Amino acid sequence: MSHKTAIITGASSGIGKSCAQRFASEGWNLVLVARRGEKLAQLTTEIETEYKVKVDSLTLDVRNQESGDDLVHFLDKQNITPDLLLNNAGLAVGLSPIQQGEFDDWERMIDTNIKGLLYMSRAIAQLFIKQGFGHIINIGSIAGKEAYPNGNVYVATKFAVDGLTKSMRMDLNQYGIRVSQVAPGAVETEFSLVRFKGDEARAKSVYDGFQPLSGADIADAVFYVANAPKHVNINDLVIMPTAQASAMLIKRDN
Ligand code: NDP
Ligand code: 8X3
Repeated sequence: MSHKTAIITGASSGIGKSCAQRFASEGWNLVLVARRGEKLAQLTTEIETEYKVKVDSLTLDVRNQESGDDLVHFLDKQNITPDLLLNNAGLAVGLSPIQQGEFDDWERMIDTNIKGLLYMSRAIAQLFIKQGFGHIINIGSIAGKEAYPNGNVYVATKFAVDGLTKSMRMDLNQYGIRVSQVAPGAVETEFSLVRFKGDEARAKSVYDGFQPLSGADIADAVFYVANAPKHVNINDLVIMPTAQASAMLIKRDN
């Protein structure tokens, strides 16, 4: 059986971790990327034991401009030919009106969600062009389709992902490289804990009274996008919990 290989950024938690498990369960080899090396090491052992695929991991901060080249160098050294880059690493930090925004929160979101995605995409797109094949899937958000109050900078970063996905698809069209986006609504992960800076009660309350999506729900969709026949590109998938009709409209039981 010939194994395909997926690079997954933000694989230490949430959607990225679920994607790693899902792709491995279908026989894909993996290159896992995140900052928390101990979490990647644990996940690597779990996946290799359970699914008998090859898992490499690289502790890396996508905000560093050189991280794209570091990743390519790592792939070259390990003799890995990747089929897919899943640009998933991302975060929201804070939820406040524009006039009260924290500069540091803004920098973290812009540097991770936009610049990090750019650094990874530039380096891997060059490799895909050289190889003659490849697929980039970006994790956007409902926040990249609709603005909501206090979302300002996070919303802007996800609108940027939406625009970049479209534009990158045009840039890479002549090389036969597919570019897709998966844009989820509310998914219960570490996302809200990060957004609310460790406030567990506030993070939990985001999902009160309705069934949010799980990382596994998004992994299903990402796997579907990645496995479409070669002549098929799924440009964009927006996925919401049934209880969520728009960024702000959620039917809660309580
Ligand atoms: P999690 O917080 O559970 O996971 C985020 C992942 O991103 C972690 O693995 C984290 O790893 C990684 N990450 C963050 N910053 C960096 C960095 N600088 N360099 C490398 N890795 C980084 O949240 P989710 O799984 O929910 O988020 C994944 C993606 O999904 C994000 O892009 C998010 O915007 C998007 N999304 C989430 C939704 C939700 O409701 N949860 C809805 C729509 C989109 P580490 O800390 O180890 O570096
Ligand atoms: C995460 C979903 O609605 O909190 O992208 O922005 S939302």
